[in-house]
Amino acid sequence: MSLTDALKDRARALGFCAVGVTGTEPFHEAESAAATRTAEGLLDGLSWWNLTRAHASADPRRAMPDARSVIALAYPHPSPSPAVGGQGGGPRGRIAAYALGHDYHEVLLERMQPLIAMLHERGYAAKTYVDHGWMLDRAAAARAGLGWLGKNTNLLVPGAGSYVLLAEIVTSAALQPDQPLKKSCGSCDACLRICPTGALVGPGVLDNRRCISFWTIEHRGVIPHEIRPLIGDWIFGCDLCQEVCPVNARPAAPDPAALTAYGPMVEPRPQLEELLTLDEQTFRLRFRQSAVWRTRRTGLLRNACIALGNVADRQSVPALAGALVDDAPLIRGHAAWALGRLGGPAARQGLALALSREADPWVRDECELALLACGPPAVPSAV
Ligand code: B12
Ligand code: SF4
Ligand code: SF4
Repeated sequence: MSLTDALKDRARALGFCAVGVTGTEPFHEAESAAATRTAEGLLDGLSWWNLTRAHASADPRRAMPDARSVIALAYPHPSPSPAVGGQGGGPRGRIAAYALGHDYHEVLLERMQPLIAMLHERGYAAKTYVDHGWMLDRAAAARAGLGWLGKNTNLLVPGAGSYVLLAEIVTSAALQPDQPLKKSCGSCDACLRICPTGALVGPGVLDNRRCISFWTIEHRGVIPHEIRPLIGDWIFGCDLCQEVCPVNARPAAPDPAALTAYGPMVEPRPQLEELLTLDEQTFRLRFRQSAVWRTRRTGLLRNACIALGNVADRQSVPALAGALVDDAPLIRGHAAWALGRLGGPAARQGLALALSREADPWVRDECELALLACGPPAVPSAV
């Protein structure tokens, strides 16, 4: 058996649902797409992204000049939770499916180790990439024939859909390359139509500054007023443009053995009011091992406030009023906004009390705006 076939067999046995090989020439088309979009500001807001990185990520030989092959790998992640569900305990938020288990960076890296060992045993160099490396993961996967790039920008794997995470091994071994698939989305445009923020500004073109995934995961500060109502009940990431995708409608169920690598699952639809009670320690205990850790406590509670504002159940007023005394101004300000969305005398009272003691100028502004949103106080009627 050739080394290429042996590596592919081993990868499948390790739980990877697709594996392919491509050469190490630069991904010219993807490089130009990434550079153009960066220049147009479509990737603005990602502090770690820039034009240099866009170009460098398109060159598999950048970190290994003698590299001969790229092994592209796709690993399944848990399926999304139903949009509704989880009974009792007040309103619930939604966490994107890819983040429901143990942090995928570690899971995939661990699963790739036997493949690295196979290459090392034969004297070849090997370098791994999972998501945060300087590599265009989707371009590598598409050229290695794992799937095609959908209009929602995700890689769609025949039989598995887009609920996969991507990784690569760049190696000095000269392996047998695969060909890209000749498949496309055809006339479907369901993802473009479902996106609540209009982030998919064209087929395969995403404006990061409108994507719920960006705002709820990557963005550290205040979420703009015009974006907040569009976020719905998402508190970490967003799967809408994948849930609607017909390619995901009937994928083969992910290999249960592969999913065990994610360990215990994070609650996919957590109670929002309960999230507001998390302190640093309880947040750490609950999310340290998962991708949700990326938002830190302040980000997750900010997102929970927005989701509560969008669900707009007045039963949540006490929980949100409690968040008005949180140590983090970011949480206090978004809790104020949410109370403005709920309205009513109790919300108004909580906001007025907060305003009487609040020192942070931005939080004060949010409280004042929220009081306006609550409308004028009820005037007691004369008897
Ligand atoms: C930055 C980033 C983000 C940003 C911006 C995403 C974006 N579309 O650019 C934000 C924070 C918004 C984000 C969100 C998500 N991300 Co992200 N993200 C990345 C990251 C780090 C870089 C992506 C990048 O280079 N963008 C620049 C653009 C230009 O390149 P691209 O995304 O590869 O886009 C390709 C297509 O646009 C295509 N293309 C170009 N022109 C055209 C034209 C047509 C007609 C078509 C069909 C395609 C097409 O070519 C481009 C180059 O390959 C990658 C990891 C990595 N190192 O690659 C993960 C990655 C893309 N993300 C991933 C995931 C899982 C997500 C989310 C699903 C998470 C979630 N559930 O919330 C969402 C999906 C949102 C969406 N619809 O894309 C996975 C995708 C897996 C897959 N099946 O494709 C990756 C590969 C991480 C990984 N290693 O698994 N992400
Ligand atoms: S992840 Fe959500 S917000 Fe982002 S493009 Fe898809 S549907 Fe739109
Ligand atoms: S929803 Fe339709 S257009 Fe969008 S990625 Fe899936 S198949 Fe392609």
